[in-house]
Amino acid sequence: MMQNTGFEKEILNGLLASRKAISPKFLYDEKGSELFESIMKLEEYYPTQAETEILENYASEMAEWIGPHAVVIEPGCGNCMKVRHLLKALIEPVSYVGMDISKEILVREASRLHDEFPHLPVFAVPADYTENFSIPGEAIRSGAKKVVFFPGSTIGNLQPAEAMAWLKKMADTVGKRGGLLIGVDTKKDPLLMNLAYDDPQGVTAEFNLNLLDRLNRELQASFDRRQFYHSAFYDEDKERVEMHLVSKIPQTVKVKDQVIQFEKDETIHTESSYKYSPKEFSLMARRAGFDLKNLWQDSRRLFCVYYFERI
Ligand code: AVJ
Repeated sequence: MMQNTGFEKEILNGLLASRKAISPKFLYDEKGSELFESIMKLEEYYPTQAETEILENYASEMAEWIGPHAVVIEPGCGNCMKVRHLLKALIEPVSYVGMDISKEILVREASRLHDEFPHLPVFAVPADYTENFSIPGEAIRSGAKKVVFFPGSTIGNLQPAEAMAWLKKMADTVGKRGGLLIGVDTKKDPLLMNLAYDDPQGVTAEFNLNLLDRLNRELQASFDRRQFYHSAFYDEDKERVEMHLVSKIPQTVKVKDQVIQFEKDETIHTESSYKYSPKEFSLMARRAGFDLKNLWQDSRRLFCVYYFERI
């Protein structure tokens, strides 16, 4: 579980603000992480299919760019599914360091990964990818190249300025000639994006609404999830998909001892998912100190995987 005081503070600050918002990182409790795994299996959720296609087709090219003896660091690894393609292709990787905010899942998945790659030292670091983390000393070998693997367009959750700061931090983490292999969703037909974030089966709605259950459980809140609905749409001006929980009626909800008021149609903004064209993203990474080595796209050109090296 989350360190409770920080969690409580952040949630209450977000709910007491004039425009209510909760960080998307709080969507990933154990249930939320499972629901996100279901989202990744949806027909409508094109990012996973497209990125998987790219990794399946080009992992060996990526491995060539990276070279032998890499320390692979994956912030926000979740079920560590995608890195398997890379680990199979890499030449004598030194170690794998997986990090995730959901500790239960991390520990389970890291040990599964170790079973599949018995010669690979696997390290599990429970951490939020937006916070400072340290790489265990045993995972590093002198002269080994550090490569951060950040698939899934997770970076899209950050505001552009935060994404920039995060990239700079990664440049420091990997050091000179270190690498960054990163998957980023591109801009496309809004209809396709709207469908991906508001699927007809309602899995994404469940993922979003699960946040209310979590607040009820962990912060003794009194949300009635039937009085809220899931909304997700691409905002052309802000160049991001937004996800909200919308209040169906005027209502008050208690969170800890705070009373939170909702007007009808008032929302809690629970996630932003920024989309970048290859040009925009390469430029941003360059400003953070990364030089583009190569990029790969899927056959439908919905998604992009980039390999950068620190200048
Ligand atoms: C995990 C942040 C990349 O923004 O596409 C999926 C999360 N939210 N469906 C995304 C998400 C709703 C996902 N990321």
